[in-house]
Amino acid sequence: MDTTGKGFSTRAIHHGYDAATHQGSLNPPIYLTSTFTFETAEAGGAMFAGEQQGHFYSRVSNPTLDQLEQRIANLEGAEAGLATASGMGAITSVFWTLVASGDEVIIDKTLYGCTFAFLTHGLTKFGVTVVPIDLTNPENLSSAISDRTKVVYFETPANPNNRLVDIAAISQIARAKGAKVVVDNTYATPVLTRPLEHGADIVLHSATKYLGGHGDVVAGLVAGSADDMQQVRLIGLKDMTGAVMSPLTAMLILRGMKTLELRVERHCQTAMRVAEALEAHPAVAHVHYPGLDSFPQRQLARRQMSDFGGMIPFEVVGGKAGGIAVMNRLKLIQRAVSLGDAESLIQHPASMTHSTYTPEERAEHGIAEGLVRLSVGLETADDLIDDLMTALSQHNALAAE
Ligand code: 4LM
Repeated sequence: MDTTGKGFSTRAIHHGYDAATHQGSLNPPIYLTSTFTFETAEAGGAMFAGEQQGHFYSRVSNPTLDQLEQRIANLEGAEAGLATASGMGAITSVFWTLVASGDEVIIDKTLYGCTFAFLTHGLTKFGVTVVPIDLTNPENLSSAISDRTKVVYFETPANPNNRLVDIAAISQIARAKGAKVVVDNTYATPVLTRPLEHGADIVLHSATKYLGGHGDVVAGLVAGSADDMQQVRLIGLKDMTGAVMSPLTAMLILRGMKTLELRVERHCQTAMRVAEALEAHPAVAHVHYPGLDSFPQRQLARRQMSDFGGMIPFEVVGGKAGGIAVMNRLKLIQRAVSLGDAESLIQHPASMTHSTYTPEERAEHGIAEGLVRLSVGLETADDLIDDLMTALSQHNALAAE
């Protein structure tokens, strides 16, 4: 179907699919196959040589994944997309493609814990220099970038503290030096921010989160130029990680993406109310939510995001012990890592998702030991606020004793 000029949800539901070419099937068929037959041996050889188009092995391409890849490319405003087995599969496939021994990578200080571990402990074992800097100030990039810098990498908003990075400012500096800008857009989703429109080269996702949206699948997606995606497919994904998405997973992500805009709108509305309620409570020391007037980067948030997302990191009076005690008193909000699901989830980054940082690194990288991270789900807002207020009031009473 031609979706040119259509709105986000129309494209998320229809782009790249024509039921008439699939016996009228409303949903794309799932091609549950590892391999594809060749008409002739010569035709197979021509596909391997890249002289003839077509699917020949599902580690390289598959029609169900192709459908999903077209859709994420469309929603991110990219030429092409690529599906991977997980968010980490997306990240590692991109890096193994773009860098070689002797190259340098500049990363923001605040990243998801396993991304930070892969970059600082994994890539460095292979002769790549990885330099963490504070990219919230683009001038720091101007000082740190060199002719050896091949990739500049960041999340915005960043996991776990919602720090924002100015994609346009960073991209301008990086491009002038010939480095590629890779943005993890898991938190914002293409509903709120489309990094390629701000000058980034590659955007990637843990599709496990908002894109899937139902906590039933682990998946990753990448989007960028056709040339970059071809390289990542044939080098990083096919040969170096093998982190290939299953066609069943692709179907679940396609299904989740149909309601992405609807869900993200509700996540944002509820999160704004929850953030305000938390900020007003005396047992809460700090709420880091881009929609609040107290958020230091609120100007950038308004410029770069169309709304402020569903993630609320906050600090309770009493630091780590206070945060953990409040988490343990919640009845509706579930204690679990991951995010972007219908269920509200809460976790403690210092002991969970960001335990891959040393305590010294967390202190230096702005990840407070007492921070708890709430992923606001799709439950009724009043019920979530009740659950939090009850847990916090008990905290107040205990603190007063
Ligand atoms: C979590 N996050 O934070 P897979 N990029 C970002 C992420 O938050 C994650 C990944 C990549 C969490 C998982 C336990 C910004 C994951 C990695 O888990 O490999 O799909 O994505 O709670």
